[in-house]
Amino acid sequence: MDFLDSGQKFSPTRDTDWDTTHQFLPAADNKHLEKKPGRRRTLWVGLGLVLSAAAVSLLTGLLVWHYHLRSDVRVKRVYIGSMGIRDQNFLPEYEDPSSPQFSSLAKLVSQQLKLIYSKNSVLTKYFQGSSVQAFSEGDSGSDSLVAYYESEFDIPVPQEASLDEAIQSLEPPAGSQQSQKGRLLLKPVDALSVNNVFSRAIDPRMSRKSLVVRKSFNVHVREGGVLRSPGFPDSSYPPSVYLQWRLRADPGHRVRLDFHTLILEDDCQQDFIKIYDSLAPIELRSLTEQCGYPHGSLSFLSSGNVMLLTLVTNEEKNFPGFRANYSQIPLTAQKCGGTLSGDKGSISSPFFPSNYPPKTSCVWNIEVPVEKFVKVQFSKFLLGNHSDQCPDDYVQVDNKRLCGRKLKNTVITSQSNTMSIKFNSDSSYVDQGFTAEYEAFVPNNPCPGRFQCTNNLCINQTLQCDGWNDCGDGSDEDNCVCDASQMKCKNGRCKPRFWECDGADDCGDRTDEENCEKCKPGEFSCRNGNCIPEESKCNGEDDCSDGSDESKCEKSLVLQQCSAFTFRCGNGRCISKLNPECDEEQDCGDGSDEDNCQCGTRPYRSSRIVGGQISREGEWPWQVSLHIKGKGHVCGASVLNHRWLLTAAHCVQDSGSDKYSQPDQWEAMLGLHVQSQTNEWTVRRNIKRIIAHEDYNPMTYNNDIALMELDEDVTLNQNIWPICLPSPTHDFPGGQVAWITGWGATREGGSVALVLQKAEVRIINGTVCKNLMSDEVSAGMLCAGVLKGGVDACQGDSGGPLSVTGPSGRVFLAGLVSWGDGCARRNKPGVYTRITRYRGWIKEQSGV
Ligand code: 4AZ
Repeated sequence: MDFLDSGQKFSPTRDTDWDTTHQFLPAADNKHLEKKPGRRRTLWVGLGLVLSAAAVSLLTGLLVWHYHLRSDVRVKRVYIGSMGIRDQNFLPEYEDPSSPQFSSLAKLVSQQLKLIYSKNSVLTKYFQGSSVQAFSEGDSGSDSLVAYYESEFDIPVPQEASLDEAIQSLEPPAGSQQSQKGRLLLKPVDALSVNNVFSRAIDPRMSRKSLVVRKSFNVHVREGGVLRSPGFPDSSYPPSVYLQWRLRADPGHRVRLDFHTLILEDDCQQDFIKIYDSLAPIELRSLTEQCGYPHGSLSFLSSGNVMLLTLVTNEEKNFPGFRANYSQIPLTAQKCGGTLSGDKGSISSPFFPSNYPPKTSCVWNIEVPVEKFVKVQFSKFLLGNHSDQCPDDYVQVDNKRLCGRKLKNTVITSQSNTMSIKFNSDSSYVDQGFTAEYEAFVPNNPCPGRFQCTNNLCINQTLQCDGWNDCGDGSDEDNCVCDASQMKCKNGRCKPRFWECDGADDCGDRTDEENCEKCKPGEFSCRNGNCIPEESKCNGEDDCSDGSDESKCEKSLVLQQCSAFTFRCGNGRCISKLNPECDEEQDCGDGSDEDNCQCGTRPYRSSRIVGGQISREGEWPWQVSLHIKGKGHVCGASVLNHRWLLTAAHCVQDSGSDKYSQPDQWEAMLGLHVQSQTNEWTVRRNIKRIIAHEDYNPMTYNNDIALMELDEDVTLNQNIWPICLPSPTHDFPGGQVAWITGWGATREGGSVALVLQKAEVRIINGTVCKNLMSDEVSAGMLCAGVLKGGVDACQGDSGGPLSVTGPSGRVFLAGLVSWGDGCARRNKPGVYTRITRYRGWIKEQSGV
C-alpha cells in the first residue's frame, strides 16, 4: 500500500484504544485509562449536588482541622537522589533491574542510605525505606558508579521544612567538589565507599495520587532509534500516567534526543515532559520542561552517558504526544573553544542550534595584530537565565558576563588586540546558546567606510537617514536633515512621505498618522471621502452612503441597506459588525455568520520566503505543496476543505512543453513539513480538475487565482486543516500583521527551502502600494511585506497563503502569493491576489 495514501492516522476526538502490541504499557492497564463519560438521571442531580456540597464542606473542615490544629498528622514525602560510589565498578548487568547483580548492589545501597540517615535525628526518626531505581557509570573522576534511589519519609506536617534541611545537610557545601569522607562519619564496617549523596523532594506532579500507571523503560541508545509516547501517532496519549524512559549511551558518549513532534496539553500543571541529565528525576539535574506546542529548539544533549525522559499526564484531554529520535555521540566529538588568530571569524555554543549540553565550559582566545582591537557581535543569544549576576549559564567577554535572551545584535569591543570569550553552562536547565561573529578593527576607525551606530554596530552608509532603524537603537535615524521626499516626525526622524497616513506608526510617535482625516474635528470620515457628524456613526442609518459609518460598530445592528462594507447574512439582511464571520459570536438573526466555520484553527493548540524562519510541524495545516510529477515542488496552495485547494492561476499555465494546466501533471502534498520527508499525517493526492480564473491575464497578473479539485477526499487531521475564507466585505486594514508561508527560494535567485518557512509581514495600504509599484496594483490585488526589505515571498511560494489571524484566533486567507518586483527589496512589497474579491467566484466554481 502506498504509505502516503493511508490518510488520517490520528483522530482528535476518537476515544481511542491503545495499540496493545506497543512496547509501552501492558494491555491490562487499558481499563484504567478509559475515560468514562458519566451518565446521571436528572432526578438524582439535585440530591447529588446537595450531598456533594455537604461532603465538600465536611472534608474542608476536616482538612483544616487536620493540618492546622493537629500537629501529629503525617504526610508521605519522597526524595529522589543519587549516590556516588567509589569502590564499585559498573557491570553491564546493572542495566537490568531484574538481574541478581542489580538486586544485591541495590540492597547494599539501601543499607548504606539507612546508615547515613541514622546519623541524623530527624532523618532516622521519620525514615520509611529506600528503593534503588538504576545504576550508571560515574562521570566525575572520583565516582566509579552512581546509584539512583527514592527514599520515603513519613513526617508530621509541621516538620516538613526540617526534613528538607536535614536532607540537604548530607550534601557537600555549595561549590565544593570534594568527597565528603568524614562528613558522613561512615564507619569502617560500611559496605560501600560513598563519595556523595544528592537528593531533592520529588516534583509534586509526579507523586499525584491520580496517576494510575507508573512505568519505566530502559533504552540503550547505541544503535539509535525512536521514542514515541504511547499511541503516537494513531491515538492520543493515555491519561493519568507517569512514564520514564532511561536512556544510556556507551561510556565516553553522550545521549542525544531530538524531538520531531511534540504536542501536549498547553498547561504544564496538567501534562508535561521533563528531561534530566541523570537516570532519576532529580530537580537539580533537570534540563528542560515542555508542554503545549513548544517553539524553541527541541534537541537535547546530556553531559555524560545517561539521560531521563519523563511524561506525566492528567485525567483529561487528548493530545497526540511526541516522537523523538535518540542516538549517542562521542564526548570528544565536539570540542569547543581554542585560540583564534584570523582577522574575522565566527563562534557558537556547542551543538548550536541544538540546546547546549549542561556542565560545559569553553574558552576562545582571540588574538589579532597588535595595532588592532577586537569586536564581537552576537547574532543569536539565548541563555535562559535572568539574574543580573548571571550565575548559571553565561558568556563572559573579557570581564563582562552576559546572560538572558535579549542580547541579539549586541556588540562588545576589546581595549587591546586580544579578547577572551568564555561560555559556561551549569548542571541544569539548558537553552539554545549563541552564535557570534568577531572582527579585528583599527581603534581610531572602527567602521571603515561605514556608519558607526551608538551601539557600535557598523552599517552601510546609505542606510543612514533613510527612515529605517537599521542600527537597532535608532541612532542611524537621529540628527537627520529631511530631504524633499521625506516628512519630519516630531521626534526629529525623517520618513518617506508616502508612509504618511498608511495606518502604521512609522515615526514611533505616531506623528506620521496625525492629521490624516480630511474631515473637521467632531466629524467622521467615510471611506468614500464624505464627512458626517460623529454622532451619526453607528446609529443604524447609512449616513455615509457607503455603509462605512455602520461597519465598525461595537454592537451589531441589522441595517436597512447593504453596502460594500457590510456583511450580508444568509437571509439577505446586512449587519453592521465588522468581520463578523466565524468570530464565535452569532451576529446574524439566522446564525449564518457562524456557519461553515470548521477552519482557521490549529488542532491541538488553544489558542519562496526570504527573511523567514522555520515553522513548526502542524503550524500551518492549510499549507499545501504542489508538485509536478517527477520534478518536485513548484507552487504553494491552501486547503479549503476535504476536496478543494486554492492556488494562483499563474502556477497552472502551460509553459512551452510543460503542460501545467493539465491536472494529471500535478500531485498535491498535504500535511507536509519537510520536502521529501513524509510522515503519518502527510497525504498525497492526484488532481481531478483545475479551474483557473477565466479572466486571468498573464501580462498584468489580474485575477491570479485557480481552484484544484482533489481526485479523492482527504480526511482532515492535525496537519491538514482548512483556512477560513473571508466574506467579500471582510476588512484587512493597512498595518495589520499577516504571515506568509512556503518552500520557495530563501533569497532572490536562490534555491528553494527544505523545511516550510514562515515570515511575518504587514498589510500595506493600497494607495501606498500603488505608488511603490508604479500603478500596476489593481483592485483584485493586495500588498503585504516589510518595506524595509529583507522579508518577502519569492519564487516557489506562489499560490501559497497570506494568513491573517482574526480577533477570535481563527486564521483567514487574505491573499495568494502572486508577484513582486524581485524579492525582499526595500520599498517593493509582495503583491497578493485579494481573496475578498473572489469569494463569489470560489463559491460559484466549487461550492465552497
Ligand atoms: C515568483 O516568481 C514570485 N516578492 C513570487 C512572489 C514574489 C516575487 C516572485 C514577491 O513566483
